[in-house]
Order: sequence, then structure tokens, then C-alpha cells
Amino acid sequence: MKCRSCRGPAVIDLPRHNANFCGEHLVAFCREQVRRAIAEFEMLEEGDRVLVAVSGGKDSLALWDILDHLGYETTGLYIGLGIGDYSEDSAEFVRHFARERGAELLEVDLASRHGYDIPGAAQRTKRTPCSACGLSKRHIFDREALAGGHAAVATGHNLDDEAAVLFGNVLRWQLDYLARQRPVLPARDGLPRKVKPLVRLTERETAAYCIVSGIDYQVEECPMSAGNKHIGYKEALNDIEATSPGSKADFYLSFQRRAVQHFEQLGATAREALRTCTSCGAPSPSDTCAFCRLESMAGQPVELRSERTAIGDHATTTTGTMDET
Ligand code: Q46
Ligand code: ZN
Ligand code: ZN
Repeated sequence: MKCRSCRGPAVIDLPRHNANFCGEHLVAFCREQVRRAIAEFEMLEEGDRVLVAVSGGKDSLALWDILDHLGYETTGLYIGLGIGDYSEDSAEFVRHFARERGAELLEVDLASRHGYDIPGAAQRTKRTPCSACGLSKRHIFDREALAGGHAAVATGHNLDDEAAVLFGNVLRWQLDYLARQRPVLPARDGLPRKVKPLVRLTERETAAYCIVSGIDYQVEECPMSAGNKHIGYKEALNDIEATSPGSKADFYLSFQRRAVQHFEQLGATAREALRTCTSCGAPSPSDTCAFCRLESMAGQPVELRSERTAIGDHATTTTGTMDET
């Protein structure tokens, strides 16, 4: 098996591209895929300041690394979800990555800042853990991006994730979700722009990118993901991909290129006028936003605080601050 670019020994085969790559050219390939996704979907402009949502997994760390290499000014944002050992380990992977590169890392710990963790919130509010988690993460991404003056929030959703969500939305013909399933959501009504620059890369490719680039990441999956129906959709799409390489990318990217605009008219429900949450100031359709309602049901009162830390030159200060959490 030879690398398509240099004819040296290949470390990975990518049937959908009819190509094999050595480590060096796999890295170049992945960065090029991200550059093309950003350009095609007009996600970012040259040199933009980007807040990268990092979980400690392969996708978000690969994304942070690639955006850095593409010349964006990045800050990592890690949210401590309080999911036992899983969260403790994931924080360590993120801190290690940031420390090695002298990268700026912002941490928000749900328990110390908002008085709840995800397992507790799920129990007290009768939401599923992923629903409480998603709501919390979206709110904090938006808030921190606006507070820091970042041009956009970037998340590590890859092609497998997005194709699986699309598959689920098509199975149920969720027109409103289909209309909004874009790799870039423009800033609006006091919300920052959101981008998914990994939509041209599969999770196998981001994992290989991390291994070849020496990025240590958390392999373990979140223990609260059990029962998530997207896992089954991913398996179904992988079965199709195995016999018909390229189907997954075609399914998702052709939807973006040729179909999503048709759903915009079909699925567009009159967008509720947004007011301002009287508690936190975030845009909200009601007087109190969903996040503040979750916090008041799930949380214990805490003294609010925020942690912004520059890692590298100030490693000692950083460690001190982080240990507090
Ligand atoms: S972290 Fe949170 Fe995921 Fe865990 S609780 Fe669900 S949403 S599965 S990306
Ligand atoms: Zn090569
Ligand atoms: Zn609020």
C-alpha cells in the first residue's frame, strides 16, 4: 500500500477518495479538507478569532490543531460537565494539549459556576442527560464567544455525526430541523456565528490525524451516550459506506449543495421574536431563557465566577486556577 502523494509506505487507506496516504500526507489531506469546507461554506475569514469548543476527544482536538495550522487565532473552551471520571480525564487531555502548545484555554466548570452537573440536572429536571448537556453547552458557547469578541464558535462535528443527524431527520421528515442543518449558522439576534469545519472528515480520519500528529485524546465515550439513537444511524451508514464508498459524504454534502435550500421554505416556521432573558441577558423567546430555567431547577446557588487562563508562559498560575475547580 503506497501513499498517493509520495509513493512511500501508506498508513491509511481511504476508499472513498480511492487513495492511501503516509502520515505526512494524511495530515496535509485532513488540513486541506478543512480548508475546503471553510471556503465552500464560507465559515470563516482569514485570521478570524475563533472559539473552539473542546471536549478532549479526537475531533475537537484535531479541529483546534488544524485551525491553528490554517492561521486562525484560536482559544479553546472546555466545559466541565461533572460526569465522574470521564469528565476528569477529558479535562486532563485538553489541558495537556493546551499546555504543550502554549494555547489559550478557557474553562467553565458547571458545578462551581452554575451549581449543577449533568447527571444531577438530568435527574432533577427529568430531561435526558444529553438534552441538559446540549442546552448547557450551547448557552455557554454563545455567552463566552460574545464575551470574548470571537468571530465564531467552532465545534468538532464530523461527517459521521452530521450524516447520522441528517439520516435521523430524513427518517422522520423533520422539516424544521432539515432546514437548519447547515455547517454554518450566521450570527443573529445577539447569537454568535457557529461553524462545523470537520464536515468533510470522518471520525476514522480525525482519529488517524491525532495519532499521526501525536495528539493524545480521550478514547472513552461519554457514559451518558448509551441509548443515543445516532449510534445506530452511524452503523447503518457505515454498512452502506462499506459496499458503496463515498455514499456518506455524498448524502451529506449533496444535501448541503442541492437540497437544504428547498427545506428552508418548507420547514420555516415563523421564527419567534427574541426578547432578552431577564436573568442572564441572553436572547430568548420568553422572559427567562431555557438555560436559566434549567439552572434554577437543577442548581444550587453559587457565587458566579469565570476562569480565563493563558497556558504556556503562565503554567504555574494556570495549574493553580484549575485545581480550584
Ligand atoms: S457529553 Fe453531553 Fe455528549 Fe455525554 S451527556 Fe450526551 S451530549 S453524550 S457529545
Ligand atoms: Zn506520502
Ligand atoms: Zn437566561
